[in-house]
Amino acid sequence: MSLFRSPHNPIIGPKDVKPSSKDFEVIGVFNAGVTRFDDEVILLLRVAERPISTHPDIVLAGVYDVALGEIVLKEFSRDEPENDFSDPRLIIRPDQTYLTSISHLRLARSADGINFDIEDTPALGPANDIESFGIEDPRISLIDGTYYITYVAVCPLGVTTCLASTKDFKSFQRLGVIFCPENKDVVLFPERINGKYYALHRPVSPLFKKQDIWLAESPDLRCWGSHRFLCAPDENRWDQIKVGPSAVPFKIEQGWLEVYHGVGRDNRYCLGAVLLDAGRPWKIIARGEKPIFQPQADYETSGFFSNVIFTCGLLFEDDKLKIYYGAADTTICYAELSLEEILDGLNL
Ligand code: BMA
Repeated sequence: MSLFRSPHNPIIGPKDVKPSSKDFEVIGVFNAGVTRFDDEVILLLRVAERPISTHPDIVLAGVYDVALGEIVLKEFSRDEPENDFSDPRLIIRPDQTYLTSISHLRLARSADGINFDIEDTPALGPANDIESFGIEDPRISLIDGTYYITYVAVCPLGVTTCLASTKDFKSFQRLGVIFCPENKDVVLFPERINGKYYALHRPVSPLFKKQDIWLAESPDLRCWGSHRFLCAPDENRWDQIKVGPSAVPFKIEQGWLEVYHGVGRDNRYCLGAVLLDAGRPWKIIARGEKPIFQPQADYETSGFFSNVIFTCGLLFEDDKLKIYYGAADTTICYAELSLEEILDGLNL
């Protein structure tokens, strides 16, 4: 598959983003929601911040405290055997898991799609109990003139998905939790199908070790039901361990094209393509056997969490997929893929 990576990659890195307070450093800017608004490309960046620790043996976690209305710091000693730091994203304790960074969403705008002006303060940050460990991985769907944003909210109750909306990217309305724990990677179809709204989502079954893609429908974008299983990791291919929706699906002549992410046994995050029926999105028309995009460049193979290509959004323009993606959970990069080659990979 011929792929164009921007020579300017990474187009946004942690140094380009102002921390939200002097107590934090930005360690990652990645997994951005994408749309066009007022002739500009809008990115809603996931900004991951770490509290600055003054002692090398102490790891700090930021937790939003609702009563105080601010992020408070919790200390974890590297010497304490009960603290497991083996995953750089987590502090695992017998009683509770914490995150090593806390994320918020930040707006960036660009006329050319490559050079972005990044706002100095968060557009949306943790603001309630459900969001106390941060908010992550936004996806933007333009539906009937309103921009709907699904985002992951993390707290001690688990990982949920919330909904927000905006018409101007200045003021945002929070519409609450739409999928309860554990469920993330929710993408809304940008139009109603036979009068109903549809979403792809990724529930988790710890008992059966399942992380599959499901489809749900809704009369109003808030109440989701009629859940249907769509597709699972595939033992014999590249996405053996887990799959999840990634970009907002977009319509082509042959149906809905969904760029999803899959994780293999080697723990690499790659992107794949699946084509869904236009009027019956629970029907898979084709699923590519190979990934359409995998980590190869230095900035993809090494970083905070290495070997990750993860997208929350793309622009489908001029028969090209203009993909904004998180590389190694550290930076935002840009690549282009041709629709024709993706369809070839789907044997269409
Ligand atoms: C997934 C998501 C993404 C992240 C990826 C790799 O589960 O949480 O936010 O980019 O893991 O760490």
